[in-house]
Amino acid sequence: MNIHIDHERLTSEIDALAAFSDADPPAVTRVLFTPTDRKAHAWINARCEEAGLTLREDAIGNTFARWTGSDPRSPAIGTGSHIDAIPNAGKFDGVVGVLGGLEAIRALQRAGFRPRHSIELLIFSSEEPTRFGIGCLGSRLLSGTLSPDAARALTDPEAARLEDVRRSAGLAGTLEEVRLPRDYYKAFVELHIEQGPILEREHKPLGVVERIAAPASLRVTVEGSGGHAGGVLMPDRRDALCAAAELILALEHSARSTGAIDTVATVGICDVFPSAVNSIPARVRFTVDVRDTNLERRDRVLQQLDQSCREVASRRNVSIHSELLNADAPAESAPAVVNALVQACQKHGFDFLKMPSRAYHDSLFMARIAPIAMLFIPCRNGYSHRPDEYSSPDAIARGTLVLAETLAALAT
Ligand code: HGY
Ligand code: MN
Ligand code: MN
Repeated sequence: MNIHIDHERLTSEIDALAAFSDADPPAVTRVLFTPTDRKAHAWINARCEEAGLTLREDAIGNTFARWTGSDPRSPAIGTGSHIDAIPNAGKFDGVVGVLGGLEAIRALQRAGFRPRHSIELLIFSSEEPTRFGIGCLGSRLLSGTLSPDAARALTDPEAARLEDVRRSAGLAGTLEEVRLPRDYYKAFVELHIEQGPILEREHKPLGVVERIAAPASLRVTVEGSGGHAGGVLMPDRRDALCAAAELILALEHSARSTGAIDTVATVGICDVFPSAVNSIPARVRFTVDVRDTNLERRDRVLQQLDQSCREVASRRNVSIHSELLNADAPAESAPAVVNALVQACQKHGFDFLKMPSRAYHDSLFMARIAPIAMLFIPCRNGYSHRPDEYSSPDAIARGTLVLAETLAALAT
């Protein structure tokens, strides 16, 4: 079978999708359930219908575009990713897996392939934590990792409830209907940009992901007492920002001291109240994101943060409250799916590197209900979650070709 990837069309579709954004180009911002996000989904649904795929959207906004196989009752082969984008992001994160997955299906159709197992493209809802504070909301509900009740308790920064927001975005049904049975997919494969510099540094055109790191995130609130920046003398202060600064540096030190390069910790949001140049910070809220391919090492960093909170609270006479938002286990790729990817690379003489994913992805949760693996393509300087995120048309076409070969092998 001679599979040809139409990389002009794929590149132009990536550019067309990037136009659905609430930021000025080249930045892309596409937050869950905003009108822009819904228009982007409608645009992709139209592309899937053009390819003759059968569409279904579930109650949380996951979209399933199915190419029905000759044995429609057998477990399907899933592929796909997400199209929501954090503020001021790039145009490739997630999108390569969705539009590359669609082009892989179209290329197989053009090559005359007929799947036995149905092939299903998924566009997951809310892979990014931007709106409701937890990533992979769609795949967590699909896999039963998050309960419908826990999801219904979520609110966005404007205190809008998930139920109200999803319904006003036009989603019917109940969250109880989202969960899929364990034998729904025979395998799930996700194509994604690496979001790191390893492939480029090692001069490898493809990465076959063997495990996905374990993510955890928290929200920490430090309450001190405010006051006048001139009138309150240093010994009398309970400065919430100085306390938070100690915690943030302790967290960095802890992540750097595990002896493993795979331990990472990030404070990406830090809100200061009242945030006035001449007023002592009374309250600080910051987020913590800790990951590691090894669960024990990750949890040790969380325990050390907990200890630092207690120590700083008593020494500085401030109150510190931390709320755990998620603490997920890592995921191992299934050897059979890894082998299918390796054979597809070898069939085309493409070099590849077996590697971990330090970013999390919907595959982390799909691994709870199906054998998974991921295929990475390089992105320039490893940049991602920023407007200058870039992966070349060649790299995208190569990843899409290997994905198409893998889907065909798994769907036979
Ligand atoms: O944060 C992550 O790892 C993913 O890009 N949402
Ligand atoms: Mn992302
Ligand atoms: Mn992503």
